[in-house]
Amino acid sequence: MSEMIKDTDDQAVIGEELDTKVTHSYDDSDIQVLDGLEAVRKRPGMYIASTSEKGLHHLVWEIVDNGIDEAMAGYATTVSVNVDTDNVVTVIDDGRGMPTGMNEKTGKSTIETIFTVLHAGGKFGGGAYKVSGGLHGVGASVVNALSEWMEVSVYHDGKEYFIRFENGGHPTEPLKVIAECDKDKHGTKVRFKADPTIFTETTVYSFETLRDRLRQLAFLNKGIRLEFTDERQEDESKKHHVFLFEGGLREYVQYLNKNRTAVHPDIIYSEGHENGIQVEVACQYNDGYNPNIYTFCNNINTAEGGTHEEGFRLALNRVINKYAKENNFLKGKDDNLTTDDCKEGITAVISVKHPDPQYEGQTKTKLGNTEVRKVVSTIFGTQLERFLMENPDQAKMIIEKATLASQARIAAKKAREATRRKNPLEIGSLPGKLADCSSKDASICEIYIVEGDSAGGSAKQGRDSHYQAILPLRGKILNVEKARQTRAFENAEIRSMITAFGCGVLEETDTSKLRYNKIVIMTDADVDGAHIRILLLTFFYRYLRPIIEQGYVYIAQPPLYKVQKGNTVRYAYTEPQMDRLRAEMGDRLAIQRYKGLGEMNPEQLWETTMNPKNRTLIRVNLNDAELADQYFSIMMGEEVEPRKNFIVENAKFAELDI
Ligand code: 0R9
Repeated sequence: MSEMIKDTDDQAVIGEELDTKVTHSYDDSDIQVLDGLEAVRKRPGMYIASTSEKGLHHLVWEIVDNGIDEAMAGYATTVSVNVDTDNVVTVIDDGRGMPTGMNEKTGKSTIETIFTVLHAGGKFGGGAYKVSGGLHGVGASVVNALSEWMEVSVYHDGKEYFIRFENGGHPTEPLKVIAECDKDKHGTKVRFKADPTIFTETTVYSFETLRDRLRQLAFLNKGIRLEFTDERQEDESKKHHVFLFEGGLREYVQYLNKNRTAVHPDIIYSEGHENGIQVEVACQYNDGYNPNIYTFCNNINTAEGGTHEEGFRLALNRVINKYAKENNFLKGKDDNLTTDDCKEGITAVISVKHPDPQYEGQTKTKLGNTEVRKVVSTIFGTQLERFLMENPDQAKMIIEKATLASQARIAAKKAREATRRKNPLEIGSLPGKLADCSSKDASICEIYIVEGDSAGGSAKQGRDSHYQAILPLRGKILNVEKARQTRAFENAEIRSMITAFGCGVLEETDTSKLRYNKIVIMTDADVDGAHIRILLLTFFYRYLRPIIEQGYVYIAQPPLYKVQKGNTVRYAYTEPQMDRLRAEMGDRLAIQRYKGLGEMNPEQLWETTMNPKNRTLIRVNLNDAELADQYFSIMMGEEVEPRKNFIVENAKFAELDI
């Protein structure tokens, strides 16, 4: 758990304080413990990722993880989370109950120690796969330090034990028995209220974030029941949710593919462990072209992949080629199927549990432990081979799918060679349509992707050419959700964007090479504009995902109305804003409703939409890959009904007006 702390020097100091505590009087140790918690409150950023909404939710995950540990150890069946109307969170498990005895070193109850001494959780047990490695796993004491108050209740042997902490971790009294309870009742309950003086942005939890992560945790930990009650919901049907998946990742893949057409009926599933590393993999092919591969280590999404994903890919390639050859799908002279061929249209979830995970990569979400590669490759490879042998009909469908991918790839390559066209990724010169900016300092540069030539023209004239570049696009761009990679790379608009951005594409995307630190989508505020925006976002998501994940993509908000009274001109960007302007400015207003960017002259476009002083940019934030993936498959797919439902359910997200 200590990996969480970024500043290792401070951590060492805290560790020393802990070890010397026995030799001091209780008063001294009191002060040191509180010093520790005070350090957390002073510099919360060192202990949790942020004090924004994300950090707020980490408090919940820390406590939930502790309950899940107890369930994974086989003692608890259920972990439930309740959010009340004041945003007080209650987490309950039905495990053994935390130990209620005294801790020799601190002279306090074990429970008080766990909740007041930094990193005590690690030292006092915790599961072998305790979430760690810098994402969460901050320790219950950190949650306590950042709470206005916290209460812990433990039930066992017919007694209810209780302790309360206030003002960032100060116990009001020692742990004590406050009631008798049923002899059979056992478990731990933790209630807390996040401290609004720390979480200054918000202390309101997101229903969707909590629900979706709890569902995910239930998929990742099969057989564990996760309950979620949100008392803030007025709609009764949204109040209570129970997630329990006996099928684990098998059910996860089913869920992910629910809006897609599967190529074969059964989900390929494998499970096993070697050298203390647990592996679970499930996958199924659908009729799309993009792979959707989600990887986890210790229940944490490893968005940058890593050795578990490499092991999966190795096995997929090896086993599919072997089967294809042995069963005469590939003849001797045929080339092997590439890993990309084998991945086309696959939905896969890979989850490993590792006692000592090492994370790498730009966002520390890439699993680095080299031994994992072979373990995953062996366990998944064996089961995949068995699946293909036992299900020859399904094997045939899979091999045919990969063979089609391979043929398309080879045909495209031949066509390219015939026209002696260079690989689109190697093109050096900038696209002709791009009106580049003069500055080469990416940190200040912006590129506006503008729909249509007329709006493009206004934008070119209106911009500040020192740091604003304009790339006009013609008409609708290709829907990459329904096109193979090779077709995407032949598309002129897509090539323009890739070259203009300069950061490579797909696995090679490197945001440090990005030529603009703001990529701004500027489309009309109408249905067509929204469609183009979704097509662009789909392309970014499938081909340049890090630019979205790392927050480089923005949506410009052009005004809906221009309101004029005498010499005063104001703009309204939303309908409610328009209503307010009407109320403020009185009658005799000249109101112009903009139908498109093209209607604005260059000065107006600059004033309302591009000038950093006045404009509103919405940063696109799709850090939940699973939700984003659902979003794109639904928004871009053939089925109308799920699209409608999704828009209704996720109105906020679907508009991306986050
Ligand atoms: C509601 C959230 N649940 C918890 O925080 C929780 C922690 C916990 C626990 C034990 C049992 N249930 C729990 N729920 C536990 C662990 C061990 C022995 N007895 C009970 C053990 O790991 O050996 N604990 C987690 C850490 C500790 N208890 C302690 F032992 F360090 F205190």
